[in-house]
Amino acid sequence: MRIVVTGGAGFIGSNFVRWMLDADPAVSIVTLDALTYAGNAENLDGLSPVRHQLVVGDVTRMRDVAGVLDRRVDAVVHFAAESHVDRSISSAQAFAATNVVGTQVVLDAVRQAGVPRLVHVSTDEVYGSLAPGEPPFTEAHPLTPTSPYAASKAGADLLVLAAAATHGLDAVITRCGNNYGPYQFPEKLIPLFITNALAGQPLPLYGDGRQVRDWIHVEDHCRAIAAVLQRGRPGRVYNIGAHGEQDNLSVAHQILSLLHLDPGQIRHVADRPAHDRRYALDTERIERELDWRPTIEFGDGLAAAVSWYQEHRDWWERVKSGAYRTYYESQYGSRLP
Ligand code: NAD
Ligand code: TDX
Repeated sequence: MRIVVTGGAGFIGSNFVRWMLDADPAVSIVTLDALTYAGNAENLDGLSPVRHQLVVGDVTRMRDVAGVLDRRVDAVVHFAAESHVDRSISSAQAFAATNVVGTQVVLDAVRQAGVPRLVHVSTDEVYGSLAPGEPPFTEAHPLTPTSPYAASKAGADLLVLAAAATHGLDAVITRCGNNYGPYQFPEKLIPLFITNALAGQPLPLYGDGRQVRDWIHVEDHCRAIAAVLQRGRPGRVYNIGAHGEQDNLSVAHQILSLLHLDPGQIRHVADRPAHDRRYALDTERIERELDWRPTIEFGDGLAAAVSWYQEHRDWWERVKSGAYRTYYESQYGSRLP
């Protein structure tokens, strides 16, 4: 099976590429990635060049996407996106370009090349925010996003559903909760807090810290995407979650406790504008239709993640210092779009 993975040099994409190559010896993968600030070629180091190839290209450019697609490609898994809510609040244009226009370019290119299947990787944030005690989001929940990031992902989802309805494109959408695990860019809550804790810096907690996220280990997400890729029904949306609801304050305390550090490192800072209070996912559909279940409890997954960042200090210090960019500018500079 030949798969094209967009955004495969980022956090979830690189975990998916590694997981898929390990899980199935018959799979080969081409990663298409623009190597933005969030893309790190080092995340894909050590993979067999026979089974994996990194192509530097931008999903908003038809020639870049069409260049990696032909009739031998069995599927496209579309991760490429601007993914950080705070950046979308500072400046939203790149989110509209990559997440909305880029997704339409991928849809058109997949259709033109006759690729049999597209998996579009989306997020629970498209549903908006839940109040405490409200039932979890089902796939039928209306799309009421609040951040520019979430709005751009909702726009992309609607374009995917429109292509499936209008052109009969075989496309499936996944909507997952907050991921954590190895190779996550340390701008997101868990890797930021672990690496700040390890560096003796404050953990900046927004507002009262009582916002709830439905956490899932990235490996469980990768297994779910593989199940959707192989068995998902065309035109269908699948929620992916691990019943891992935790508030941010509790996550901060658990990280510091795993590292035997003082809770005094937590610093309450100004809240994020329009900060969604709670996400939670109903995952009955994927469990019933595709027989997928999460396997990693939050406490175990968090302990494993803390160990990974302790053991890979070199990786995150290079990311935080910006040294990883020097590496890929020398490796890929002339090929960057
Ligand atoms: P990430 O920011 O770590 O990685 C994004 C990748 O996309 C990077 O490698 C980047 O270089 C690449 N990219 C960005 N713009 C591009 C462009 N124009 N052309 C080609 N490549 C481009 O993101 P992530 O956390 O790995 O998220 C991956 C996907 O999963 C996104 O679509 C995101 O919306 C979705 N998602 C993320 C989470 C989460 O908790 N991180 C949860 C649910 C869904
Ligand atoms: O410094 C921080 N302090 C803090 O309190 C940061 C970075 C975050 N937070 C809070 C905000 C959220 O309530 O922690 C929670 C998690 O924040 P993020 O890691 O920024 O994630 P979130 O805003 O929930 O969005 C994420 O989940 C779904 C991803 O970034 C998205 O890509 C994904 O779609």
